[in-house]
Amino acid sequence: MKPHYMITTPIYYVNGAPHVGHAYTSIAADVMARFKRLDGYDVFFLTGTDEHGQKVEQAAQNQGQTPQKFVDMVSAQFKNMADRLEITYDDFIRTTEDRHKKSCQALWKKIADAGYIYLGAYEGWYSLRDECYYGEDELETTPDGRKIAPTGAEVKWLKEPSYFFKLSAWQDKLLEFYEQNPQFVGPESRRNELLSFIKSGLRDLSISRTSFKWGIPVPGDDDHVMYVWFDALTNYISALGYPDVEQSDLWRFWPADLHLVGKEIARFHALYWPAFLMAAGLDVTKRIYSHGWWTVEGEKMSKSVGNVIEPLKLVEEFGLDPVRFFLLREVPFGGDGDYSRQSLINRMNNELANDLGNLAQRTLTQVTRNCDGKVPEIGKRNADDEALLSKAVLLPILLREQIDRQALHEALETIWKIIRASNAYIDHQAPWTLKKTDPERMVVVLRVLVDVIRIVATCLQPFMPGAMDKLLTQLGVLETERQFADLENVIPSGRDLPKPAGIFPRFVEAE
Ligand code: ME8
Repeated sequence: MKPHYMITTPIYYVNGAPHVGHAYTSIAADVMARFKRLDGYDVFFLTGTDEHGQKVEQAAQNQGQTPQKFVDMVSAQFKNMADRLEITYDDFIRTTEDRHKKSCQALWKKIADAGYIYLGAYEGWYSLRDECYYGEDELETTPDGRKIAPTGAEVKWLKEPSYFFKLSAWQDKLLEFYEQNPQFVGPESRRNELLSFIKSGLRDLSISRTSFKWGIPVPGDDDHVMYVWFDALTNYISALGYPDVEQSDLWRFWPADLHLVGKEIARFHALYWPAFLMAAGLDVTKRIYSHGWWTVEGEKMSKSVGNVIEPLKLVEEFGLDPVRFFLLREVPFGGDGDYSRQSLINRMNNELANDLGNLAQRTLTQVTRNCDGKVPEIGKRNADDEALLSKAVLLPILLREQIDRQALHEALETIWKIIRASNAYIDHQAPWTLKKTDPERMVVVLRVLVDVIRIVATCLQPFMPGAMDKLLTQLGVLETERQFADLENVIPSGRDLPKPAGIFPRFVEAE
């Protein structure tokens, strides 16, 4: 029996086209999902689209379309993006699907039956853009005296009848849960923020709306639709077949191992969601990790500035693997980052073409020329060889721990240390000179390099699946030999190698 692992991205709002921020979360989650599969896990990787709410209703209206037509169109764009980015999701859930509506209504009933939902009236400062109410003390005042949300969004005073979730009743339970599960929220700074938010006192949460119709009806009260966040968070269990958990083979994946989210929605995932789950008697997700935000050449991405980066355009220009690599290499995961075209090109040329591409190219052309195009014999290794190899074999062990902390940038740096060490090794050993002075030693050196590059390529598969597939093929590694466990066995000497070809071309800016 394989251990299982469930990972999710947020389900994205369909009120606008996908941009590089969405691509970022999906690529990061995909790297982790692929990593776990290579490490022998049975993985369930969920993504999808969040399709209800007033903003969507309005966006559809602005385009003169019915909400359903509109969400069908935009959801398809998100799905297309995921496919073009080679995101290996196991399910793409849409909140307008019947299976999801049924699940939300069942969860609502379960929580209501347990006594945690009541009808009241809500008055407060509401932000349409953020789809939530803010407390008076959270608001900021503009120089011209208007009140705005901490996110900068407009707010207006609203009063409506509303169902409430008794969040206040969960304050102590949540604190206890945080204490008992120190790994529940990452990074640590976000955990501390949330802890102080809980300690400052939790108010009951308004979870229904009467001001619009585009949502899931509250069971037993058709005047109300569910608040989008109640609806949206439930996707994580509706995809697994909730409430028919006995009949669902997928329920074995619950509780999820990781909800990967952007920092602005950590609160919804790390406070409301565990409270809903506990109130329904369900297990709580094991970990919520929130990453930072991308700006573009130092500025916030926005349609009005016209600096929105479209992920598919990037891929068209630079290729998929370099884009995946750049996004995860450029900034420490968890912190904020800035997209700049020049840094992408620099990383492509310095780290992909020079460091890794040249290492592979130099090694493989010599193997072709001087070892008859076959995987070289192992031979008798010296201390230099053992030093490099023993560092390389530790890679999967180090990466495992880093990936479990979502330290994707550390994982890449760990791999790059080996690549740099291998370049130093090849320069120092100079197999091209050994060819004349000590051909036997040359074979040993080339074989060490083949073995080390194989470990590197195996470990880089989650980040750059296409390029590493090519590289592993050039190293003579069969498709059935690419799991981490396969690194236990060496590639047999004498295996025929295909003709080497460059994997990472240099990027030259068009005149
Ligand atoms: O919040 N930098 O959907 P959403 C990095 N439907 N990541 C970014 C980003 C940026 N500039 N912009 C967006 C929602 N993201 C809800 C989620 S989940 C039950 C419901 C990423 O379309 C990041 O992951 O606004 C962020 O959390 C997510 O897209 C927000 O997507």
